[in-house]
Amino acid sequence: MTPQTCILIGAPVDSGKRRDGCLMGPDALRTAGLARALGDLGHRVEDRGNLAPAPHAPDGDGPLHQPNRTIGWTQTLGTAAQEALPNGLPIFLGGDHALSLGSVAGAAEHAARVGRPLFVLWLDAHSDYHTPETSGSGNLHGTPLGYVTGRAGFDGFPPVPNPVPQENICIMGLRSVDRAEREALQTTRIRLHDMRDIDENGIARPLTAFLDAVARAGGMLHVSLDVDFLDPAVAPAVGTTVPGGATVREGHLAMEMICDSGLMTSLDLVELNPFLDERGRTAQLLVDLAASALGRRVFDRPTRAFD
Ligand code: B3U
Ligand code: MN
Ligand code: MN
Repeated sequence: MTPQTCILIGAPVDSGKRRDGCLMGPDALRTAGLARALGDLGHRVEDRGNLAPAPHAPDGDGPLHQPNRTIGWTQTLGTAAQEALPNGLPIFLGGDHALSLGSVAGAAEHAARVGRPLFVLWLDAHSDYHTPETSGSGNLHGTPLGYVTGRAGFDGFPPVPNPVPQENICIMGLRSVDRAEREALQTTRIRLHDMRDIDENGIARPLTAFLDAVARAGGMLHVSLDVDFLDPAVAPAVGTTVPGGATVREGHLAMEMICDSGLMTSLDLVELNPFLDERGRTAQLLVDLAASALGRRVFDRPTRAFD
């Protein structure tokens, strides 16, 4: 693939849920060799270090967990995305999935400014479509897709002047969806692919259909990869494991197809909790998947030599 400028943005967000540890994610990804892997593929890599949340009001003990800290992060990361996108491909090193309130909202602002539609590929066991009002857990990592699509109930958060249209979103890997989300999602135009769908049809068919739609529209593509998209047997370092996830092979295939499409303009690597990892294997897998998304191949030519 043509060499890119990959801009690593450390986002040690840990406010999106109650179990601590994702704040170590950016450094675990660096330790696992992310910059070297991308550099070896011919890309220029700029590491902007770890960011901090914008100043925010203190958090109390309400039903929502640390909403003000997440608001601070949303401001910081929205700005960071808008500053990085004109200069390269930002890779947000999470941090829990609450970071995507900012990364996706910032990408949406940038896309509006350059006059292109933004599309979002959400690889996740969960649909993350709650609002602060519908969330039963009070964990804001379950809300980024609700926020960026412009759902009501995000009082106190930065406004979203350019919400992502529902039909521009594709969620893959679903196998844990709360009742309130399920009811809300069923009336949306979001493309939903649960694991049963992937078992029956594979990951390539629905992904091709989505990537084709992005290409037809001349869209920008933000990819948000939650560790729990993958099966916990291969990616144990996440607080919200759900059995029955994507295999290593499905993960790499998805990333290779994204790379071949040439459409990806920003990427989140989220929910890595290094405290729960086994000898760094999950961090390493994320680095390898990011490398596949940015051009790592076994061979440079098709290997089907039988016909
Ligand atoms: N939907 C549940 C569970 C959840 C969402 N995202 C994650 N877990 N990682 C909730 O808490 O909103
Ligand atoms: Mn998620
Ligand atoms: Mn998840």
